[in-house]
Amino acid sequence: VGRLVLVLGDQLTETLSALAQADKARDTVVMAEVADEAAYVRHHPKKIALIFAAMRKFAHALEQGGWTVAYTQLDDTDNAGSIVGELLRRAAQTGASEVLATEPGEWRLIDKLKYAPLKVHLLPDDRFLATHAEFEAWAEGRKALRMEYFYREMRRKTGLLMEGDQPAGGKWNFDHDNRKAAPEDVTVDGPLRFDPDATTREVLELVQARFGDNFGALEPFWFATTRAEALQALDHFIANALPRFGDYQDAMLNENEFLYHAILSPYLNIGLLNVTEICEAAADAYASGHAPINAAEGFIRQIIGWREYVRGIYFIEGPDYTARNILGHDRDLPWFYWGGETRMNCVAKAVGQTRTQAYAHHIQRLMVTGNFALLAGIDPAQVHEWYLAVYADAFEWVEAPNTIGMSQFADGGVIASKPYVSSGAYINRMSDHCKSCHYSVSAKTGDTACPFNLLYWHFLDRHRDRFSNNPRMGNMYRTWDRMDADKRKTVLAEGDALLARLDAGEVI
Ligand code: FAD
Ligand code: DLZ
Ligand code: SF4
Repeated sequence: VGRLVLVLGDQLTETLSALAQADKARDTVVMAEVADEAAYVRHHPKKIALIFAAMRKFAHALEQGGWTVAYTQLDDTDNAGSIVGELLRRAAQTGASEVLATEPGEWRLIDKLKYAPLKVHLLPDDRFLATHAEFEAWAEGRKALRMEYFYREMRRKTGLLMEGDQPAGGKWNFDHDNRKAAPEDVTVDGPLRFDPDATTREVLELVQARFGDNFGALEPFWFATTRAEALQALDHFIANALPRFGDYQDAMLNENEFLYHAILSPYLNIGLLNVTEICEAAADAYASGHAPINAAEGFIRQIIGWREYVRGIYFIEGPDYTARNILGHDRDLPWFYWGGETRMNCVAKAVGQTRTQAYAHHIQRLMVTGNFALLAGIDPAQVHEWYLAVYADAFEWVEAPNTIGMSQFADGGVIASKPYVSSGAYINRMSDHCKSCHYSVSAKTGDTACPFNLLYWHFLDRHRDRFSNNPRMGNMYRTWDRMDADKRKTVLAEGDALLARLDAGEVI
């Protein structure tokens, strides 16, 4: 009897380790749209549609390639409702007792497979550059696990942007050049969009019927859902946006949701694209003179540096990582994260496009919605659930370290050497949001004071014991301490009042 070969919704890669180990002539590929996976958080409808449409097309491609695929649609009457349930059902049908599976990107599902009443062979997910063992070896004995040093190892390992043993352009990191304020005009019209075909339209109907009440707009739906389309989206990015990616990486504009970002993470994370082809395309663009070094290096660092590094952290930190809350934050997530009204223009814009696109770029996630949650003392578990639900690219191995660690400092500094907090001044420098905001970014106190200004000092003051000795935060505390004592009192009292209004559900 053959075995079962599990392919999850974010494992849509023909060279997946489970497929590579399987026997096309005897084994059965199992793919299933199941309620458990579709509902462990209230995923954005666009995210569910992307995954289901891409799953259906991938299953079809496998069949064309000669595989036997047992595919379950969400509304099939005998759908068992969970991945393990589906494996058991297919085992009973085929007589198989063994399962080949590539390690899932979430502890929850790893555990379910480990304890399933079937013989499950969990194979390493080799779609990443660094294996668990390599990351552990790198982390071993280090006091601090800083991304930059790990990244250099990955540059050496891949040879990307290397000239012999030296980094191209003479420096490892060109981040210093990548903080330009928003440009007047943006010369690219965002990512390549695709019209839904018949398969996608069927999925859209299903998702509308079953998940139409979840936060997020299902239509217009324009994501790539096949590898061929994702490759076109990659070409489009390299040709049109990459050259200015570095310069405007941190910028935000009222009227532009994408600027020069790639919008490739949804495709990369579900397996339609691979790390090497994306990074080689960027390195080739540099080698041919099409893109400058700060763009190519900055882009490649996000992928072979940050992306690989956060995955390593997720797996060495263990299953309790998402429950960490070192700062003891316990406020409920405000309603405006789910589309409720807010007068903070930057937040309204970030949440608004999250609702329409299931996408916001890194600085919106980190320095607007993440920054506000941290300043306001929101329970990090609720913040984590929100990020896991609302973005098309959100899978726990990548989302949790970015949220719990980088953004909310709830892990006590495993990832970030200091909390990513800022007042409104940073947002004002990087965007045009403040010009059309109800609040005044230059007001430090009073009715129109930008909430980020008030809460910034409030945060520093209430966490003084933890952060005042942090060498990277000394300046902030010195500025605060130099402020007139009455002014400090007013700021803290107004911060308290703002948080009380937030708790009372008032519009802020
Ligand atoms: P670009 O800005 O064009 O970057 C290129 C690629 O680099 C991305 O496609 C992505 O694969 C990779 N990348 C960039 N930054 C990171 C990072 N910090 N961690 C991992 N990969 C990175 N990214 C996810 O893929 N899934 C998530 O669930 C996710 N949650 C996040 C939550 C928070 C609170 C924060 C601050 C960041 C999160 N990120 C997440 C990282 C980052 O914001 C997204 O990868 C990026 O916005 C994706 O859009 P893009 O393809 O246009 O990226
Ligand atoms: C995110 C997701 C959703 C919404 N639905 C499914 C599904 O029905 N079937 C499936 O195999 N995978 C789905 N996924 C992706 C899984 O949740 C993902 O594989 C795990 O969270 C591990 O990263
Ligand atoms: Fe955001 Fe404050 Fe600027 Fe308004 S003034 S957009 S709240 S940073």
